[in-house]
Amino acid sequence: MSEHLTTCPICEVACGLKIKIEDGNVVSVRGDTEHPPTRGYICPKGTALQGLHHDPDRLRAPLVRRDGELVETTWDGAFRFLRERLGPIAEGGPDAVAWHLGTPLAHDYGSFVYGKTALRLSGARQVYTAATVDHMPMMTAAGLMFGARDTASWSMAAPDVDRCDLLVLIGVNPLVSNATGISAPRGRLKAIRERGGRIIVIDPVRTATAELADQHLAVRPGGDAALLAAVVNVIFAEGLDRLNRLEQHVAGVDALRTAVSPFTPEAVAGRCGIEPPVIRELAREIAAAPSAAIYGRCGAMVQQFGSLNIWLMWVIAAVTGNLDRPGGVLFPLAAAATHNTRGDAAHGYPFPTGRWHTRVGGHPEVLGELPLAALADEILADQSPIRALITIASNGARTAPDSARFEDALRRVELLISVDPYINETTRHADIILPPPSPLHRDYYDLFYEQLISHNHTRYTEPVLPLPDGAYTEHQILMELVGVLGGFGDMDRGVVDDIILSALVHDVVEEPGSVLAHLDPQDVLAALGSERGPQRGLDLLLRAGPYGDHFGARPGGLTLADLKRHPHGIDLGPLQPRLPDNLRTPSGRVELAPDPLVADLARVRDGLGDDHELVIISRRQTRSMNTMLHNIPALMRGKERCTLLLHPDDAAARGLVDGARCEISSATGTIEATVEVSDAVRRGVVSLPHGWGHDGPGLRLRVAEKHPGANLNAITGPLGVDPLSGTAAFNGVQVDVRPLGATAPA
Ligand SMILES: Nc1nc2c(c(=O)[nH]1)N[C@H]1C(S)=C(S)[C@@H](COP(=O)(O)OP(=O)(O)OC[C@H]3O[C@@H](n4cnc5c(=O)[nH]c(N)nc54)[C@H](O)[C@@H]3O)O[C@H]1N2
Ligand SMILES: Nc1nc2c(c(=O)[nH]1)N[C@H]1C(S)=C(S)[C@@H](COP(=O)(O)OP(=O)(O)OC[C@H]3O[C@@H](n4cnc5c(=O)[nH]c(N)nc54)[C@H](O)[C@@H]3O)O[C@H]1N2
Ligand code: SF4
Ligand SMILES: [Mo]
Repeated sequence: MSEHLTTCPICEVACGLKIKIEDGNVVSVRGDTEHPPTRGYICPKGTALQGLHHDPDRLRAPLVRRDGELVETTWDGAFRFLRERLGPIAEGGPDAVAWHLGTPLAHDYGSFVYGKTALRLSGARQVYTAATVDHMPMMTAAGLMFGARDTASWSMAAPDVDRCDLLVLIGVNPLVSNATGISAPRGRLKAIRERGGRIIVIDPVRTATAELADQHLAVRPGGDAALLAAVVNVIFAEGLDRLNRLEQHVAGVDALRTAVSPFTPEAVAGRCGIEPPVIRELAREIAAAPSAAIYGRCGAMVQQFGSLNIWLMWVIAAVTGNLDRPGGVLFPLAAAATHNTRGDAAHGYPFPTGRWHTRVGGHPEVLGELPLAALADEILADQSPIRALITIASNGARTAPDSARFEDALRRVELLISVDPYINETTRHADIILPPPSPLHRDYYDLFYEQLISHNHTRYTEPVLPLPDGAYTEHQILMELVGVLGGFGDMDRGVVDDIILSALVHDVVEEPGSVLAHLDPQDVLAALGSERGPQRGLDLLLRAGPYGDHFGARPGGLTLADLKRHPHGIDLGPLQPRLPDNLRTPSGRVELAPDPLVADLARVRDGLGDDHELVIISRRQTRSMNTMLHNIPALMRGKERCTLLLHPDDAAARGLVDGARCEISSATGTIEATVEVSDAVRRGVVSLPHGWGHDGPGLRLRVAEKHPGANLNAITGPLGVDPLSGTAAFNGVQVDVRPLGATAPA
């Protein structure tokens, strides 16, 4: 028996885990009590690593389509297929190949470092990722307010959960999702109340988190922007604004005051469903609190006004003196060099957007990405230039809006390549599936989460198990794809690795203001060693980062070798004020009223009269992870989970009772689900989890197929996208709910 430290790759929290192995089998998965940020915490999804690793449905060899069937092949055969089929298509230019990159990839540091660089070098323009069904509104608002160069810029303020006196949560349910920054949520939220603080939850549903809070504001879906604009309005109208030390670092206060002036509590109350006195009280309480952290996640983002919500949330923090101060919201200082620690402090670039557009709908690229919600239309358009689609770690057939159309596009595209360990709703349409090894076979560094966490720390863990004979790592698969796309023929893929690393080194050394400016890129390359694979890229970013050794210029500074000597990770201390060092806006200031956001407020004003009878929203569940964990038997015991929450009055009006089957229709489609009558959900709102709908032919998910659930995204799509970020507006779609078999309204 041996015991290994690793990092959970399942959600953003990246908990430290201890895994026991006997005869090559996982016998237990537990929390690592010495991992600084998560201190032994583990949730049911983390324990599922055992089931994932041993899942008989997980693919161990590549599959290719022959005579309509997916059949096993060798890696050599698979790579030959790629050269023969993808090679010629790639010669068709930057729009011939599209990418859909999914959530688990965020945990693979190699893909982040090398993948991003490869996409940039190749001039790829058809890039679609989970960001535009998730956090792109935060990237957009952050980019416009604090500066950004690409999607990995990460200048995002995190809530200081452990020191705040007031915590305001908007559309986030950490007790279930542990959403960013709030790992081990119950204890940390209770601690706020124990130190005399308060928690306010803004959510159409009285969630588990709302139950634990002091106050629950049951906002109408999509009403947050109106509500938050009114909060800012009240703060100015009542003279509660105080910028304190931010005064010298912000721009746009007057423009902001003017922009929110129409949004009085009385003007917005109908749209947001919150009474004017309650809105005034909320504004006063945030302004009066000794410190207040305010934080929004999916409920605030995957809706029509995502970018506005995140902007207004940070605006409220700024004008109440809570931006960049302990107990408020602060900018993490992660160990790996990223945009907000590189280059010249307080000097930056215009927000990158609109350099190219989708052909259908003319959606602008944002930070190098196009909206996932637009991908199906792009593929299905007449004379679409897209001939191949590469999906890596994504299941768009269930996670993108209007999934029927998305699956049509998967069927229609000339060549579909999937890098994925399962045959699921997306990959069943693939021409070739390249399975990465189980996460226990790879080393781990959380480049992503360390940029967002509410306490600075850094950690690297070695693989738990050696790579099985003949298997390829995610990185090697990526290098193979890049080799074919780059026209490198039969050239050793190690050379491709060298070429990407070299580009990365030049980038870091030669950018203005580089801490490595005094060095020759060749010397930096030599110092990184000759062992190929993603570790050299990680070492570069750590050594050029804010704690790094700068390749000798800062003796004793961090290197990867150093980090490896601390397998529980290194505690880098609580978040500290960083303004203005982290700013990368052209003005060198926090932009409180960026033009695009101010202009977009017109949509909120125009929609103040919106009053649909019934709208649908989504929710997360403790034992699901998007579409991923429904094939793990240990997580699937107990009663049916994919239920439609419906308020008792709405149920009675439709003749529906608890446990009844119903039909739910929107402008995009109709699905069936089981009703769960509950007064936890606001009248006029129904809630269904996303990530289900494991049905139709060709799946290899033997457990999940027995519990298919309803596919929420078959009926999302009519609301389009949040225009500034291109993020899908899943929540707030107008629906009709009726007993199964009842006649649909005309
Ligand atoms: N157990 C579990 N944990 C997860 C995941 C999972 O699938 N399962 N997924 C992970 C991922 S990828 C992410 S991005 C995070 C997301 O984590 P969260 O953001 O916490 O997830 P959700 O439950 O989707 O949304 C939060 C809340 O938004 C509310 N909401 C819906 N519409 C609106 C609205 O218009 N306004 C407001 N104010 N609220 C609204 C919903 O009722 C819900 O309670 O969780 C991560 N953690
Ligand atoms: N209606 C509605 N829709 C939503 C949301 C919502 O709140 N409401 N939330 C959105 C959000 S926040 C997110 S993040 C997205 C998630 O969208 P996706 O990223 O598309 O969804 P996942 O279910 O996480 O799919 C992950 C895929 O990666 C594969 N995989 C797992 N591990 C690995 C690995 O190590 N390597 C590789 N190559 N593949 C792997 C899995 O088999 C699966 O096919 O869904 C979005 N969709
Ligand atoms: S909260 Fe659960 S799924 Fe997320 S990292 Fe921790 S153990 Fe893994
Ligand atoms: Mo997500």
